[in-house]
Amino acid sequence: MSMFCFQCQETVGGKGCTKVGVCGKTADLANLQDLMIYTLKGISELGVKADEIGYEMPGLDRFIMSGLFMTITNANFDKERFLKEIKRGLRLREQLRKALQERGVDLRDLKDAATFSVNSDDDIVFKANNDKERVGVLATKDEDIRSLRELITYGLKGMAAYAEHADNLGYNDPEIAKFMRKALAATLDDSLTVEDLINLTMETGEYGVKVMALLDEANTSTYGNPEITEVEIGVRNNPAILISGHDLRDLEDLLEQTKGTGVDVYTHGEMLPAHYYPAFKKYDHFVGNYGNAWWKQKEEFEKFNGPILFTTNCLVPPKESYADRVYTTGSTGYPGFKHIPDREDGKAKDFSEIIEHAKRLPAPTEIESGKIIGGFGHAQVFKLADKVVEAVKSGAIKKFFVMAGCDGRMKQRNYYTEFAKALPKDTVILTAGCAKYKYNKLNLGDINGIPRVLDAGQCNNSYSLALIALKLKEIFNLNDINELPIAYNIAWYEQKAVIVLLALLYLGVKNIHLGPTLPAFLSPNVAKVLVENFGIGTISNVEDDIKMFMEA
Ligand code: SF4
Ligand code: SF3
Repeated sequence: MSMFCFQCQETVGGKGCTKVGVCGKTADLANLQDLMIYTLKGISELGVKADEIGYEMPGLDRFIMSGLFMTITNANFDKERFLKEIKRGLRLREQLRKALQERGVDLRDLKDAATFSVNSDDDIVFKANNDKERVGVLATKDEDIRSLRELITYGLKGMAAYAEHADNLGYNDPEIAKFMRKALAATLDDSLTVEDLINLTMETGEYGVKVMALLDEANTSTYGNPEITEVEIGVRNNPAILISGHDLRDLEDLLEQTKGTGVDVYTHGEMLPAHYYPAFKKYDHFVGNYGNAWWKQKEEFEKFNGPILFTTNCLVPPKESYADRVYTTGSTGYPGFKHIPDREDGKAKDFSEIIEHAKRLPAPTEIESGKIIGGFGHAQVFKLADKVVEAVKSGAIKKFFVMAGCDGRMKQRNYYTEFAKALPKDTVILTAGCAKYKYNKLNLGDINGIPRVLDAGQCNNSYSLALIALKLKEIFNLNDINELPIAYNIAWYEQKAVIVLLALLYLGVKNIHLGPTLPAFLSPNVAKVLVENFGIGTISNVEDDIKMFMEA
C-alpha cells in the first residue's frame, strides 16, 4: 500500500512521504485523510449549487470546517474517527442531493466525488487505498495544476482552523464558508487553467485576511485584548493539567472546571499566548507555561507527570510512558486516547474525567525556571506606538524582522536561533506562532524599553502583525507597505502557515523569505510565479541573510 503527502515542511526528502509520514501518519491513515478531503470536495460541488439557489443546509459549514481541520498535519491520527466522519459526510451529501433534487436543480454531470457510493467500512477503506486515479494528490497529473490545487487546499485547511476557533466563540461569517465550498469544488474542475487557479489562490488569501480578522474579533471581544505579560515557566507543587493546541474556548472551560479543585493548569506550545488575555488572568490556578514547541513534547510530557489535553495540532505519536494520560478534543485524535466530545448547544465541554485523573498524579517536575514576556497584540503595540515611532525616527530601531510561523524538529531550524542572536542590536523581532520558541528565552534585551522580541501570540494571531505593519504605514504616511523598514523571515511547517502566507501576499507584502525549505508542493513554475510577482525567497546562511535583509 502506498500514500502520497507533501503538505508539510518535513515531508521526506523535500519531495513527499510515500511509505509512511515523518509525522507518524501511516499509509492507510493518509489515504483516508485524502478520501475525507475528496468527500468534502464532492459535498462542496453540491454546496455551490445550493448557494446558487440560496438553499442553506444546517450543519454543512461546520462539517466542512472540521473535516478540513482534522487533516492538518499532526491533528488527528485516528482512522476510526475518519471512517466515522467520511460516513457522516456521505449522509450529509445525500441529504443535500435530495434537497437540491426536490428543488429542481440540474444534477447531471456531477463528479465522482459528489456521487461515489460505499456500502461498508471496507468499501471506504478500499476506495481510499485503491482509487488513486481519482482520490489523492497524484490524481491530478499536470504538475502545475496539482501544485495550485494543493496550495489552495492547504490554504483552506488553515482557513478552516481559524474559522472553527472563531465559530467556537460564536463568531462566523457565511461568506467565508461559501468561499470554502467554491474553492474546494474548483479543485475538481478540470476546465480551470493555471491562470484561473492563480487568481483563486489570491482570492484564498483575501479570505485568509477575512478569517483572521474574524478570529481576532472573536478572541478579543470574548477575552479582551492581549496585554504585556510575564509568564512563569517554572512549576508549583500541585497536581496539574497541561493544555496544548490553540483553542481558547476549551481553555476557558477547563479553567472554570478546575477552579477550587486543587488542580493547576499549565499551557504547552501554542497555548502559551493564552496568558496574555485579561480574561484568563483571574484564575489563580492558571500557573504558567511548561516546556517549548510541539516537537519537544515527548520528553516534556514525560516529566509533566499529569494529564495532557490536546485541543488542536500539533500532536506527536506518544511514548508509552505517558500515553495513558493524554486526552484529545475537537479536531484532534489518536487511537486509544480518550476523546472529550464536542460541546452541545454552546454548553461547556465536560473535562471532569481529566480533572479526577490529575488529582491522582504527582505535581510536574520542574524543567526550567524564570519568566518570559509576551502579549504584543495589535492593541498593545498601538498603545506603544509613540515610543515605537520615536525609536524608528531617532534611528534607535533600524529594522523590524517578522519571524512568525512554526517550529519543527529539523536541525536546520537552529538557523532561526542563530539568526535572532546575530541580528544587530538595533533591530526588533515581531513574532507569532510556535516559531518563537527558537529565540524567546534568549534575553535579547530591549531598545528604550521596547523588548527586542515582541510576541503577538499564536499563529492564529498573525493578523496582529499585519495590522501593526498597516498602522506603521499609516503613521509614516507611506503609499506602499513594502516601504516600511520591515523584513519577513518566516519559518513554516504546517498548513496554517500557508493561509498566513497567502493573506500576506494578498495584502501586498513582497520579498517574504520562507524557510527552512520551500514547500514541496510548489512546482517549479508555480514557484517561479511567486518569485517573479512577490519576490518570495528562501534562506541561505545567517551571515549572508542578515546582510541581505539589512541592505534591502
Ligand atoms: Fe509527510 Fe508532512 Fe504529510 Fe506527515 S503531514 S505525511 S510528514 S508531508
Ligand atoms: Fe505550531 Fe503546530 Fe505551526 Fe500554530 S503548533 S504554529 S506548528
